[in-house]
Amino acid sequence: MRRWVYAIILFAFSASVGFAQPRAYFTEPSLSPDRKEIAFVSGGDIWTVPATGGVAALLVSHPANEARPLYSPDGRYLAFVSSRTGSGDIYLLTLATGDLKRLTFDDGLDQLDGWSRDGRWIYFSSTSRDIGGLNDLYRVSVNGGTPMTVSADRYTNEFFCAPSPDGKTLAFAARGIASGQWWRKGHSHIDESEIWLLRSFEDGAGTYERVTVPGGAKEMWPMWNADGRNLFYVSDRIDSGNKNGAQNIWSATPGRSDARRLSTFTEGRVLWPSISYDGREIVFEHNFAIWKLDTASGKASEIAITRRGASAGPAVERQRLSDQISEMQLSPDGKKVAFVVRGFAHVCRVVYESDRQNAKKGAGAICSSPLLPPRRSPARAHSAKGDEVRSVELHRSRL
Ligand SMILES: [Ca+2]
Ligand SMILES: [Ca+2]
Repeated sequence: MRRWVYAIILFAFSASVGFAQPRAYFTEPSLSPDRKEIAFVSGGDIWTVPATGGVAALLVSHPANEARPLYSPDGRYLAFVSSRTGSGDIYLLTLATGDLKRLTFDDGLDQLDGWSRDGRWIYFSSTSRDIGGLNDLYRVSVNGGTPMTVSADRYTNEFFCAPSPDGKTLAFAARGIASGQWWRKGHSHIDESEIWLLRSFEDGAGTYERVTVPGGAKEMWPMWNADGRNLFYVSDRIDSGNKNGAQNIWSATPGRSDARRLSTFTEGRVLWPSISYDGREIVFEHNFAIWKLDTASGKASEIAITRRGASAGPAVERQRLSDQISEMQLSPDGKKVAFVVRGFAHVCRVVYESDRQNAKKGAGAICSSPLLPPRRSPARAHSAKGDEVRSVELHRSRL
């Protein structure tokens, strides 16, 4: 017997809405050149807040993921990374006008690392040319154009770089895979990384010099002091006052054995630090909040922040795909239907007209979608018994 049937399908990739009040996550802060304002990331968007804390305002809101906002040395621009065009490209926002310019175009993640002190160059790490997700170091002009390779040692991870105040030396993290596994609390041997310098790279005659002792720690995010003599960085190296190997801010002078821990955390992580251009303060994420450290005293304190504004993402996107089914086949027993949407094959249970009527009467729940009105589709499929699918109602939700 030939039966008219309807297939009603619901895809639900979205996370369920919880009732617990989530705690806002603040990360990737940087200080404006006058140290009066902090730009940071929350909910995948960029916010600004007075450096003393308080109410944060939304600056860049987009459904894509925005990350690592860094002020230009003159305070006129904010560079950041956005996934709106792929895995992560660098964008330049003119703060006075809101003009936005895309600076990098690679398929891989272009991780923004810092500005040259003259404001002409933006330095970044990228996985676009090395193998296996390892990074090389590049810089691109703020006016755009082709990025220039600064350091590209094959099979070596080079990441999180910082140009010195005089622009002649580049500090960076090397080895290990912490560029992608920076989130790990504690470290494994494959996470361990070292701080290195690349001197005199402008004329192509660069020489490499290691700053930190190799092994035993994950050391990254080098930051130059204003005089260009010593470096600050994050390390989870164990010492007598930090036997758990908690991440802290450290200081070291290239060429000397004077590495020392500045902050006094005994637990938690220190992530995405950024130093003010005058070298006096470092802001960073610690335990999902924004903290500030005075580089002279080593004292660190949390900055209280409240957000005011509606973030653009992540958001649930609902799509009706009923008219995009390119192929469809009913199973021989008529209980399942296979179909192709946007190049992906799917198999779903068929809901018959009689089931739909029973569901409306409350005789039994079939699925979460039987009360949705069916929509005719040009596609047709028949089972071995002669059943025919007349319409498919296809919904998809995703984050
Ligand atoms: Ca966003
Ligand atoms: Ca490399």
